[in-house]
Amino acid sequence: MRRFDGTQLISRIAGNAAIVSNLGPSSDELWHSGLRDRNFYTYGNMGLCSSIALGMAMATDEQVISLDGDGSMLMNLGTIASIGREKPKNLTVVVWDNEKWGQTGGQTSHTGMGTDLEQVAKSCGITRTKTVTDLEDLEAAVSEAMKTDGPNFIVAKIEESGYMPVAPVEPEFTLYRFRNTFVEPRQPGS
Ligand SMILES: Cc1ncc(C[n+]2csc(CCOP(=O)(O)OP(=O)(O)O)c2C)c(N)n1
Ligand SMILES: [Mg+2]
Repeated sequence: MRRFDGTQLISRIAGNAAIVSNLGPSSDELWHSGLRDRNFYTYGNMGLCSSIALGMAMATDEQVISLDGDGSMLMNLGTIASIGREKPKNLTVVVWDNEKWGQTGGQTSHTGMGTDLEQVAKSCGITRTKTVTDLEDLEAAVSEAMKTDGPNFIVAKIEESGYMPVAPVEPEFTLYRFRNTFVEPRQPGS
Protein backbone atom coordinates (compact mmCIF):
# COMPACT_ATOMS: atom_id res chain seq x y z
CA MET A 1 0.00 0.00 0.00
CA ARG A 2 1.25 3.47 -0.85
CA ARG A 3 1.21 6.02 1.97
CA PHE A 4 -0.54 8.59 -0.26
CA ASP A 5 -3.44 6.19 -0.94
CA GLY A 6 -3.69 5.46 2.78
CA THR A 7 -3.57 9.16 3.61
CA GLN A 8 -6.32 10.01 1.12
CA LEU A 9 -8.43 7.21 2.53
CA ILE A 10 -8.03 8.44 6.11
CA SER A 11 -8.78 12.04 5.09
CA ARG A 12 -11.99 10.78 3.54
CA ILE A 13 -13.21 8.75 6.51
CA ALA A 14 -11.90 10.95 9.33
CA GLY A 15 -15.04 13.10 9.50
CA ASN A 16 -14.38 16.00 11.83
CA ALA A 17 -11.39 14.40 13.56
CA ALA A 18 -8.22 16.40 14.07
CA ILE A 19 -5.37 14.86 12.07
CA VAL A 20 -1.80 15.50 13.23
CA SER A 21 0.86 14.50 10.70
CA ASN A 22 4.50 13.59 11.04
CA LEU A 23 7.23 15.74 9.51
CA GLY A 24 8.20 15.37 5.86
CA PRO A 25 6.33 13.12 3.43
CA SER A 26 3.50 12.34 5.88
CA SER A 27 2.62 16.03 6.11
CA ASP A 28 3.21 16.70 2.42
CA GLU A 29 0.90 13.87 1.46
CA LEU A 30 -1.78 14.93 3.94
CA TRP A 31 -1.69 18.43 2.47
CA HIS A 32 -1.97 17.01 -1.07
CA SER A 33 -4.90 14.84 0.06
CA GLY A 34 -7.05 17.96 0.29
CA LEU A 35 -7.28 20.90 2.63
CA ARG A 36 -9.03 20.33 5.94
CA ASP A 37 -9.07 22.94 8.67
CA ARG A 38 -8.47 20.21 11.23
CA ASN A 39 -5.20 19.07 9.66
CA PHE A 40 -2.23 19.92 11.85
CA TYR A 41 1.00 19.51 9.88
CA THR A 42 4.22 19.25 11.86
CA TYR A 43 7.61 19.96 10.33
CA GLY A 44 11.03 19.65 11.95
CA ASN A 45 9.87 18.24 15.28
CA MET A 46 10.83 14.61 14.68
CA GLY A 47 9.39 12.28 17.33
CA LEU A 48 6.67 14.59 18.60
CA CYS A 49 3.72 13.96 16.27
CA SER A 50 1.96 11.46 18.56
CA SER A 51 2.94 13.45 21.66
CA ILE A 52 1.16 16.50 20.21
CA ALA A 53 -1.81 14.32 19.27
CA LEU A 54 -1.90 12.87 22.80
CA GLY A 55 -2.02 16.37 24.27
CA MET A 56 -4.82 17.34 21.91
CA ALA A 57 -6.81 14.20 22.71
CA MET A 58 -6.53 14.94 26.43
CA ALA A 59 -7.69 18.52 25.87
CA THR A 60 -10.84 17.74 23.88
CA ASP A 61 -13.52 15.06 23.58
CA GLU A 62 -13.25 15.07 19.82
CA GLN A 63 -11.49 12.39 17.81
CA VAL A 64 -7.76 12.88 17.18
CA ILE A 65 -5.73 10.90 14.65
CA SER A 66 -1.93 10.88 14.61
CA LEU A 67 -0.24 9.97 11.33
CA ASP A 68 3.24 9.17 12.62
CA GLY A 69 6.31 7.54 11.03
CA ASP A 70 8.27 4.50 12.18
CA GLY A 71 11.59 6.36 12.44
CA SER A 72 10.06 9.22 14.38
CA MET A 73 8.13 6.92 16.70
CA LEU A 74 11.34 4.98 17.36
CA MET A 75 13.06 8.21 18.36
CA ASN A 76 10.44 8.87 21.04
CA LEU A 77 9.13 5.48 22.14
CA GLY A 78 8.18 7.06 25.46
CA THR A 79 5.16 8.52 23.68
CA ILE A 80 3.68 5.02 23.38
CA ALA A 81 4.13 4.49 27.11
CA SER A 82 2.44 7.81 27.85
CA ILE A 83 -0.50 6.91 25.60
CA GLY A 84 -0.74 3.54 27.35
CA ARG A 85 -0.70 5.29 30.71
CA GLU A 86 -3.27 7.99 29.89
CA LYS A 87 -5.46 5.84 27.61
CA PRO A 88 -7.36 8.65 25.86
CA LYS A 89 -10.50 7.12 24.35
CA ASN A 90 -10.48 9.54 21.44
CA LEU A 91 -6.94 8.96 20.16
CA THR A 92 -5.98 6.84 17.16
CA VAL A 93 -2.34 6.49 16.22
CA VAL A 94 -1.47 5.30 12.72
CA VAL A 95 2.22 4.62 12.19
CA TRP A 96 3.21 4.79 8.53
CA ASP A 97 5.82 2.03 8.69
CA ASN A 98 8.05 1.96 5.60
CA GLU A 99 10.80 0.40 7.75
CA LYS A 100 13.08 3.31 7.02
CA TRP A 101 13.98 6.92 7.64
CA GLY A 102 12.53 7.77 4.27
CA GLN A 103 13.08 11.48 4.13
CA THR A 104 16.75 11.40 4.96
CA GLY A 105 17.86 8.77 2.47
CA GLY A 106 15.93 5.59 3.13
CA GLN A 107 18.22 4.04 5.73
CA THR A 108 16.69 0.88 7.25
CA SER A 109 15.04 1.60 10.59
CA HIS A 110 14.66 -0.77 13.53
CA THR A 111 11.27 -1.96 12.26
CA GLY A 112 13.12 -3.34 9.24
CA MET A 113 15.40 -5.21 11.66
CA GLY A 114 12.75 -6.84 13.84
CA THR A 115 11.27 -4.17 16.11
CA ASP A 116 7.49 -4.62 16.19
CA LEU A 117 5.77 -1.39 17.19
CA GLU A 118 2.41 -3.12 17.65
CA GLN A 119 3.98 -5.34 20.30
CA VAL A 120 5.54 -2.28 21.94
CA ALA A 121 2.08 -0.70 22.12
CA LYS A 122 0.58 -3.86 23.60
CA SER A 123 3.31 -4.01 26.22
CA CYS A 124 2.43 -0.43 27.21
CA GLY A 125 -1.17 -1.39 27.94
CA ILE A 126 -2.77 -0.37 24.64
CA THR A 127 -5.19 -3.18 23.85
CA ARG A 128 -6.75 -1.99 20.60
CA THR A 129 -3.83 -2.61 18.23
CA LYS A 130 -3.49 -3.82 14.66
CA THR A 131 -0.93 -4.20 11.91
CA VAL A 132 -2.28 -3.76 8.38
CA THR A 133 -0.66 -4.18 4.99
CA ASP A 134 -3.39 -3.18 2.53
CA LEU A 135 -5.95 -0.43 2.03
CA GLU A 136 -8.97 -2.60 2.79
CA ASP A 137 -7.62 -3.56 6.21
CA LEU A 138 -6.55 0.03 6.87
CA GLU A 139 -10.04 1.29 6.09
CA ALA A 140 -11.61 -1.34 8.34
CA ALA A 141 -9.20 -0.57 11.20
CA VAL A 142 -9.60 3.23 11.04
CA SER A 143 -13.40 3.08 10.58
CA GLU A 144 -13.65 0.79 13.59
CA ALA A 145 -11.36 3.09 15.58
CA MET A 146 -13.60 6.08 14.86
CA LYS A 147 -16.56 4.22 16.37
CA THR A 148 -14.92 2.50 19.34
CA ASP A 149 -13.27 3.76 22.50
CA GLY A 150 -9.49 3.86 22.14
CA PRO A 151 -6.70 4.44 22.33
CA ASN A 152 -6.20 2.69 19.00
CA PHE A 153 -2.77 1.89 17.64
CA ILE A 154 -2.49 0.87 14.00
CA VAL A 155 0.79 -0.01 12.30
CA ALA A 156 0.37 0.40 8.54
CA LYS A 157 3.10 -1.21 6.49
CA ILE A 158 3.61 1.05 3.48
CA GLU A 159 5.66 1.81 0.41
CA GLU A 160 6.85 5.25 -0.61
CA SER A 161 4.37 7.15 -2.75
CA GLY A 162 6.81 8.43 -5.37
CA TYR A 163 7.48 12.10 -6.05
CA MET A 164 5.36 14.44 -3.98
CA PRO A 165 6.03 18.19 -3.99
CA VAL A 166 6.78 19.72 -0.61
CA ALA A 167 3.59 21.32 0.72
CA PRO A 168 3.65 25.11 1.12
CA VAL A 169 2.71 24.92 4.78
CA GLU A 170 3.08 27.96 7.03
CA PRO A 171 3.10 26.85 10.69
CA GLU A 172 1.52 30.05 12.08
CA PHE A 173 -1.35 29.77 9.63
CA THR A 174 -1.80 26.05 10.40
CA LEU A 175 -2.07 26.86 14.11
CA TYR A 176 -4.47 29.79 13.59
CA ARG A 177 -6.74 27.86 11.24
CA PHE A 178 -6.69 24.70 13.37
CA ARG A 179 -7.38 26.50 16.65
CA ASN A 180 -10.32 28.35 15.17
CA THR A 181 -12.08 25.04 14.54
CA PHE A 182 -12.20 24.48 18.31
CA VAL A 183 -13.51 27.85 19.46
CA GLU A 184 -17.01 29.26 19.24
CA PRO A 185 -17.21 31.92 16.53
CA ARG A 186 -17.24 35.41 18.02
CA GLN A 187 -20.57 37.16 17.84
CA PRO A 188 -20.58 40.48 15.96
CA GLY A 189 -19.89 43.32 18.36
CA SER A 190 -18.57 41.11 21.18
C1 LIG B 1 15.58 15.65 16.03
C2 LIG B 1 15.72 15.38 14.57
N1 LIG B 1 16.63 14.46 14.14
C3 LIG B 1 16.75 14.22 12.81
C4 LIG B 1 15.96 14.88 11.91
C5 LIG B 1 16.15 14.61 10.42
N2 LIG B 1 15.04 13.82 9.89
C6 LIG B 1 13.99 14.42 9.29
S1 LIG B 1 12.87 13.33 8.73
C7 LIG B 1 13.77 12.03 9.30
C8 LIG B 1 13.28 10.62 9.08
C9 LIG B 1 11.89 10.37 9.62
O1 LIG B 1 11.60 9.00 9.49
P1 LIG B 1 10.12 8.50 9.60
O2 LIG B 1 9.48 9.06 10.78
O3 LIG B 1 10.14 7.01 9.49
O4 LIG B 1 9.39 9.14 8.34
P2 LIG B 1 9.62 8.85 6.78
O5 LIG B 1 10.61 9.84 6.30
O6 LIG B 1 10.06 7.44 6.61
O7 LIG B 1 8.26 9.10 6.19
C10 LIG B 1 14.95 12.46 9.90
C11 LIG B 1 16.01 11.56 10.45
C12 LIG B 1 15.03 15.81 12.42
N3 LIG B 1 14.20 16.49 11.62
N4 LIG B 1 14.94 16.03 13.74
MG1 LIG C 1 9.72 5.78 7.94
